[in-house]
Amino acid sequence: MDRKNRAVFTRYSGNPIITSNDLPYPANSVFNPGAVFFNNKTLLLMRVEDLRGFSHLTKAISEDGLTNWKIDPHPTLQPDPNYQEEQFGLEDPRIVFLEELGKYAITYVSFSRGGPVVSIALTEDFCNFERLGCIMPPEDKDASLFPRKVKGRYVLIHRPIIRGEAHVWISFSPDLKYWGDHRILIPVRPGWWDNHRVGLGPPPIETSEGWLILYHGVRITASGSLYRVGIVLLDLDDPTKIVYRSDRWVFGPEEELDFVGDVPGVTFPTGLLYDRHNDRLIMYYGAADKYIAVAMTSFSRIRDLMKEEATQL
Ligand code: BMA
Repeated sequence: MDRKNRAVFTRYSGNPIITSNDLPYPANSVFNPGAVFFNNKTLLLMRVEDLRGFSHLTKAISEDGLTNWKIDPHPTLQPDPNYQEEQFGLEDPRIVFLEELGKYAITYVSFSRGGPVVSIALTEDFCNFERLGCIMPPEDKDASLFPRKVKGRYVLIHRPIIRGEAHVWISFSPDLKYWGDHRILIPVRPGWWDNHRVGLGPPPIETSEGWLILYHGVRITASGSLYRVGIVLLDLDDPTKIVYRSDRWVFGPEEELDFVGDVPGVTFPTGLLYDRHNDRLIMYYGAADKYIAVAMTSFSRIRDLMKEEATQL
């Protein structure tokens, strides 16, 4: 393979790492997990779809982030009947450790007759959760906080659908409750692989070159949608500024796993862990809305890609 087409991510040979058969109770699928380092282990908060078609979140913990997952015997975070927006379930969590609060913040999609909305819950132990409720009106999904305030404000990336258009937006808040200064951050690109819809993947990761963002881009084909992954870097001090956006997708459905689930052609990353010491980025993604799988890269590989794309022009 020539250098320009060199893969950015390498799939783990033991994929899928978790399927519904690994759960201690019956379920249809397990996918789109939030991921975080917790007590020197890897913790996933997985989206589990039950046999009625409603989703809840269940945690799994592993020493090496790949094998021997200890999965909670019961759902870890279930829809709460006191929150009407959760009536149809909880989906697609993203987790950050919020420096200012010393707590983990989970942004997830609450689904109900009113449509999907973005909600936040805080936790210190992934056993007890404090709900902050729904923070964005419908239809909104694919949200994560930044792991720290930027210039004194909390920052949220999310994906509302406005007039049928699905671009990635950024918003700011003094207190996690009231949000403003909303603006489009990553628009769809007419004609490109990400022309139909874009949405945030995992939470932003701070690097020397900017905030590293993975996003999914959707193209509709004659046989359904293809969900692929692109890279964006945002300015560290002003995350409304895009420093780099990859021309090409860096990951996408290729293996049988990505085509044989409930929704064929979907690779949907929602967790990204950075082992800074070894420059190792570990991406957790849902494959075909059915399984959890892993792929790895490094930040130096992403730097190479930026150089490759710059010299292509
Ligand atoms: C999106 C979300 C994801 C899902 C994806 C592909 O809209 O609902 O949960 O993985 O579609 O079906």
